[in-house]
Amino acid sequence: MISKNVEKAINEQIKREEHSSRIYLSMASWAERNGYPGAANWLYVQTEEERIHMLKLVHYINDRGGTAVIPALDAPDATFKSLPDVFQQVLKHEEYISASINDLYATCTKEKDFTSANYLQWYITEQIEEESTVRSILDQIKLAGSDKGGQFMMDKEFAAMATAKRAAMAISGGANAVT
Ligand code: OFO
Repeated sequence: MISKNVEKAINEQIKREEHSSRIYLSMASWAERNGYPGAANWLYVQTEEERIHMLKLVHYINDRGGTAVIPALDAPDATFKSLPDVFQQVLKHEEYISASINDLYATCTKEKDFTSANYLQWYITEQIEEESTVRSILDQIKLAGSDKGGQFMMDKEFAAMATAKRAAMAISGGANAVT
């Protein structure tokens, strides 16, 4: 049985993961409308991945005898200044998510819920990868500069990254599988 404090804290993380999914959906739609099909593809896949993160927590609370709460959400921003602006916001958001997972982990250890703390290790590791991927995307966007050829190559790179991410998600029993 999960404690009420841990249940409440994980439910808050469910809301954050679902909100992440909506934020990236809005960014994907903006990129699709503004001539960045590869970046849009990557962001659409990211949307799905965040939804999987949310679902894993829903199943986890219910499996431990708690009640997962499906939250109401505010609408995400729909306008962005530029592609670098989008990815600066993605990085800022992922850093916020990493901090929130650390807080959640601290709540679990304070409550001596080592089972939940152990489960959250997956999210801690995932955040290292998420932040590092976005930092490297920002570096690549910078290198591509405003030159049309560079931007074209960058968008192709995004498309390849999206395909690789989708394939990793599809692997049954892979890191992102919902268990
Ligand atoms: Fe991108 O973060 Fe979920 O966990």
